[in-house]
Amino acid sequence: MKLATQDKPFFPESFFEKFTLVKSMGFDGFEIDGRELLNRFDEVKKAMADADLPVVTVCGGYRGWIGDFDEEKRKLCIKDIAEILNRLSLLSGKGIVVPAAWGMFSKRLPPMVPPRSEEEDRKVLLESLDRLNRVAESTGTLIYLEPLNRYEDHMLNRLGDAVSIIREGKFSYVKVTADFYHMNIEEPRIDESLREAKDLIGHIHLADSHRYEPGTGHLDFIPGFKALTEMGYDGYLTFECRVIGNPPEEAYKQSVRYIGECLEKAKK
Ligand code: LER
Ligand code: MN
Repeated sequence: MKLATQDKPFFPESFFEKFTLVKSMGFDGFEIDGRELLNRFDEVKKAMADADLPVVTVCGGYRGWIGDFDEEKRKLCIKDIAEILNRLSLLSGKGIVVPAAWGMFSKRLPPMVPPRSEEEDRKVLLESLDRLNRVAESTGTLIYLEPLNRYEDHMLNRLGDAVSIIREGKFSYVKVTADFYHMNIEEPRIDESLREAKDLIGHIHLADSHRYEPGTGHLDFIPGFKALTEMGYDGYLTFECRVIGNPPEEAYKQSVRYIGECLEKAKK
């Protein structure tokens, strides 16, 4: 398993300096914002080569959601993701992390009742994923469908929700992103849920129980890492977290060491 990180406010602004620092911290790859990839493509491409660090995945940076209530925004979303995947493929990137929606609606917060039925939600998601599955196939990339916790999305909350929709649509180019922060809220047992979804696990997001850097909260990563090791997961574990430790650069390095130790313990 390899480590990657998303961008951080304490990283330098230039992509060459960013990637150089990320590499020196022990990361093997970078997860980029889609807008940054499009707007600064030439700089990103050169920085990748000069710093010898790959951009492996994209998260965010497009308009709307694949499960957007607003049809115009949903279409924009598919268009933007297609453009991002076209560019990502030129860098030999792997794929894009895509939730059904983020922050659009929660059934656990007022007004509690969404404007669309569950059947309609599913139909819309199947339609969007069908289109993106084709884009992913033609660009040699993947869609990493991501369940979010109940307060951030009302459509896909558990790994099994994502697996079920991928199976129904027979989408060969759609896999699952398993995010430890969301799993800590939604899955009864993270290791068991990972094992059940094992054929479709394509990407991992890492954060501790409180969404800060791993090692500063109360999540036990080892059972989940054991499951990933046993199933032969050889993709990236990508840090997606805020940083609570100080100074942040030292805290982040400490967190990389902590995850390394957890991975070692998971092998035993
Ligand atoms: C948001 O909480 C999240 O986990 C992101 O990966 C959204 O795609
Ligand atoms: Mn995530």
